[in-house]
Amino acid sequence: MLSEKMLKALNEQLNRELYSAYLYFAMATYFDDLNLEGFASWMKAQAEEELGHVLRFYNYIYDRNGRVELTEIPKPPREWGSPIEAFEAAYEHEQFISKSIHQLAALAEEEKDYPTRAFLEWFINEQVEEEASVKKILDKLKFAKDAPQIVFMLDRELAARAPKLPSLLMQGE
Ligand code: OFO
Repeated sequence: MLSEKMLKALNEQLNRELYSAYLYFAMATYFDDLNLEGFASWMKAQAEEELGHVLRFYNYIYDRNGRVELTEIPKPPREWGSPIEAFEAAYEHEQFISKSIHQLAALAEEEKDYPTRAFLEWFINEQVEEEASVKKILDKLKFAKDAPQIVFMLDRELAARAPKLPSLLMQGE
């Protein structure tokens, strides 16, 4: 059984993950507005992945006999000054999420809630990857700065990462 404090913290994280999805959908619209479809596709896949994170928390809370509480999700920004700024914001957001996952893990340790601590291990590792993948793109964008041809090349490269849901729907799954 989860303590009240742990349950509240897990629900807060679930809602943060929902915001993450919302934020990446907002970034997808920003890139679609610029006709940078590869970047937009990458953002949609990222949003979809965040929904997967939401479901992990959702299922875990019910597995531990808790109750999911959905809260209001803040409206994400609509515009960024440049692709670099959008990826800077994404990188900052992932760092914030890593910090909040670490705080959750610390709380689980403090409460000797070993199942929750074990559950969070996946997220601790995932955040290392999430930060690294965003940082890699950010660094390339910074390098490209004033060279649109590199931005277009990167756009083609990022198109390789597409959301899975449409293909799943086409397969009738
Ligand atoms: Fe971006 O990893 Fe969840 O929030």
